[in-house]
Amino acid sequence: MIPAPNKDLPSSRDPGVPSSRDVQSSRDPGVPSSRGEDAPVAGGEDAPVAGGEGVPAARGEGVPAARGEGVPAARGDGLPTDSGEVELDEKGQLTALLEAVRQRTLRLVCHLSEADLRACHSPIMSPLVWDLAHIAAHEDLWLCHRHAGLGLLRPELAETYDAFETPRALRGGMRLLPPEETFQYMAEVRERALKVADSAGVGDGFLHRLVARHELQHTETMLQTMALADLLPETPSMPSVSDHDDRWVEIDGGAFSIGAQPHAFSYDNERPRHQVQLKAFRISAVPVSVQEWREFEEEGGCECRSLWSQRGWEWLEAGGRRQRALGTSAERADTPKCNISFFEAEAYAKARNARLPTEQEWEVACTLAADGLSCIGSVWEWTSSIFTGYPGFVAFPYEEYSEVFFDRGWVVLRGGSWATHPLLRTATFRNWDLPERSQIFAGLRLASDG
Ligand code: AVJ
Ligand code: FE
Repeated sequence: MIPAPNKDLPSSRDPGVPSSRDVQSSRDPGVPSSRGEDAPVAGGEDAPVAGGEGVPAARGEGVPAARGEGVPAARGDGLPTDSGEVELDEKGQLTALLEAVRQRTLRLVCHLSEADLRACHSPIMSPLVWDLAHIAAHEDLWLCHRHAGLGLLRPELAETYDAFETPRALRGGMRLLPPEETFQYMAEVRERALKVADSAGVGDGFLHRLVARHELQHTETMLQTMALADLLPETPSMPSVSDHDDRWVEIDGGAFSIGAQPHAFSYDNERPRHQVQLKAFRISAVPVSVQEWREFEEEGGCECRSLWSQRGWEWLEAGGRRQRALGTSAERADTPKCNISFFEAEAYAKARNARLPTEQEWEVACTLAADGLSCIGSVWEWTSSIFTGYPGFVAFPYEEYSEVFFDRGWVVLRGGSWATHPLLRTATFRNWDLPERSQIFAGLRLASDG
């Protein structure tokens, strides 16, 4: 276990982690990745991030979601012979990406019964058939309607499968397409979207990249639902924290750039790239393990009022922890603790005389000391930051993706989990969830002032 930080001792800088300011100047040249921005390299374990550095992939490869198989390698490196070929090439890549993502989605649910697909397994989650039809409705909306100007294939479904018209709490009680029709709807929209790509092209490719990622995000949501209902196709294989040095990574204070590089694919909430001033801080090289979490519980951490925030304590007293269906005996002691709420993460950090990193600290540490942080991508990591827009934020291509969640108490998570596709596991990607939620595959990494 990592000892609580002791401010009186000189920092034990790891020789492999240079001072952040040294690295900052050499790695922040604003040069985009030379690779195609979108398709992962063979093996599906790479993703473009700030400075062209990849977020290390999770070690755990046991669950289909983490494999990224079938996603074609990028071919952005060959010089085209004429402009027509460029377009063809990009269109081919993007449609191959969409097809690979779809195969992955279908593979993740193919073992489920009709009843499993239709059931509302949790009031905070959608029935799986809702997610599946929503994926198709989103694709039809963006690729066929908005991009190519066609009418919607099934306009009568638009309201039911719009996330805002039909919030999660209502989805269980509605008449939804049965599984067979859902799969048919998905296939029909896909056929249309591919035809449209042939006739109208893919534009700059942004919407196709967005639609592929939207499906990938929903497959993670579906895996959360399946985990709650004990329907996962196999047990996720998680890395062992004991394979890594348990130590603090020290980062000097200074000015740092945060956010997506101008040329990389990114969501609106990762822009614009901007400077932040950070004080020196340290961040744990490894996430908190199941074993360490058990020690916290055995010490009475959940009974100790002073470790909890006011809202966290209220949540605890209202029985928040008992509602959790996940994170039981199946967890190996040496793997990153998963499925804890922000409130719990906060209390744990306090018990260790530490705190959660801010999202800016997390991004800087991940970008500058990528080799120093282990197990990134095995569990999402709670930060202490409330989801908000970066200075100069502009919603794109729609306000409901990010903006409607700003400044409403949603907490930022960084890194990615075993269920996150590598395309979404980048140093700048911002995820968010409510502080009481623990269905998300999230744990924590400690930080403290330097
Ligand atoms: C980024 C995971 C919080 O599920 O609400 C899916 C992703 N946005 N469809 C969510 C998303 C629209 C989003 N999260
Ligand atoms: Fe969605």
